[in-house]
This record gives sequence, C-alpha cells and structure tokens, in this order.
Amino acid sequence: MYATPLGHIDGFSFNADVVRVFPDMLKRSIPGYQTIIAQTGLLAERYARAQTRLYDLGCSLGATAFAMGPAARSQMDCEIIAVDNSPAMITQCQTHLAASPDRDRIHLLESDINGVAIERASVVAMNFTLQFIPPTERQALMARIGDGLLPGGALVLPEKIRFEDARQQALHTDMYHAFKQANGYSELEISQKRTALENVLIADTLAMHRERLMQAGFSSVEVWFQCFNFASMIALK
Ligand code: GEK
Repeated sequence: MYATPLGHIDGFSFNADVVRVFPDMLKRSIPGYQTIIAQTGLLAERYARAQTRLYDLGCSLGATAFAMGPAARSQMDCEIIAVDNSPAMITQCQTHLAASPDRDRIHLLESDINGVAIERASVVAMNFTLQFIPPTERQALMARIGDGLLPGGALVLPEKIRFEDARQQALHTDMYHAFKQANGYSELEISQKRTALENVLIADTLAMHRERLMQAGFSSVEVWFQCFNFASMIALK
C-alpha cells in the first residue's frame, strides 16, 4: 500500500485495502504477533470460567477470538464476543467465522467498543487496539472493562508502547524499523506508513498503562511478552 511515493498520505484507516493485506501486514509489522495471539489463547484457557463471556475488543479478522475458541469450548455456557467498528473487517471476519468450529460460540458485533456492554467477563483481550482509542477515552474504557470483569478475571493487553527515556525511544524505534526492513518492507514503505499512523496510533508508556489500570480497579499488572516497542500486559482484577 505504501510501496510507491504518495503525493498526499491519508490518515490510516481500517478500510478494504487494509483488510486485503492485513494478516500479512500484522505478521511483518508486529514483532511476535503469532506468538502473542497463540499465548492469548492459552491465557484465556487459564482464566475462562463457565457461564461467562470472553471478549475480543478490536477483533479485526478474528485472530484472537479464534485463538480463544478452545478456552470457550472447555467451559459450560461460555461465549466469545468479538467487536470491531470497521465494516470491511467485520465482513471478512464473518467469512472466516462461517468456516470456524466455534461459529456458534463467537458473536461478532460491528460496533464501537464504547457502545458495547462488558458484562460477566472472565477474560477480556484487547490486542493492539487501545492504541487507536482517543487518549481522553482510555481511562473510562479501562474502568468499564475492570467493572465488567468478574472477580478473578483477566485483561490481556498487548500494545505498541513508547519510552520516557529519549535514548531508549530512539533505540527501540530503530530496532523496530530494522525488524520491518528484515521482513521486506522498504524505507519508503516504513516512512509513509509511519506518516499515515501519526495521530491515529498514539502509544503510551508502560508506566501510563500501569497507573491507568490500577486506577481502573485492577490489583496487579505485569508484562508477559515484549519485543522492542511492543509489550503484552496482563492485568488481574
Ligand atoms: C488482532 N486484535 O489480530 N471500536 C471498535 N474497534 C476499533 C475501534 C473502536 N473504537 N478503534 C479501532 N478499532 C487484532 C488486531 S488491529 C491492530 C487489532 C492494528 C479496530 C480497528 O478497526 C482494527 O480492526 C483494530 O481495532 C486494530 O490481534 O491494526 O495494528
């Protein structure tokens, strides 16, 4: 999408062009993406409970919801609610869902996350999506997730992060670009995508995430996987 010079670079949006390249893009753009999705499934197996819900907030094509399928299957009356506000993502996800053994357990909603009630949750996974929510809305959303999780529940929260220390920020940004180049993206593609994401993907520091989650009623927050400027957190109610 960004391989040839663009006169004007539009802000990044989750449209049909993005959907077409999405699985390939995430694999080549998020260090450890496949590992993170698979481990989210294992974490869900540990925390899923009977007669509860597992949420995938910002589900895109459903990778996380599908990874949580075995967790839902292992419990009586356990359902997965997968939410995304991009019509192009939901349409493509619907096609994958129709072929999934978990099609009766996964309920796909085309909606803004802010418009979805979070109730009776044992697991909430929000993989690489909080970074797209306006910063002023993040505290209230985390509080709503905290309230919707049952005691003993868990929030899985992988995010792109930034660093307070300028040298660390420069180091991890450079290493991230090296990772993308090693995966076949050109300098032009990297720089044009970076421009498209400016003011669309707004990363927080780990300290900001921790403070927000503790304020939202979680009792413990740890990082369970990190590679360069991508950190996967788990917050326990
Ligand atoms: C994965 N979790 O494969 N409400 C609902 N959806 C939203 C909102 C919102 N307010 N804002 C953004 N989205 C997935 C990857 S991608 C991450 C998640 C990335 C959706 C948006 O439409 C997109 O599908 C998803 O959040 C973010 O693990 O592309 O870097």
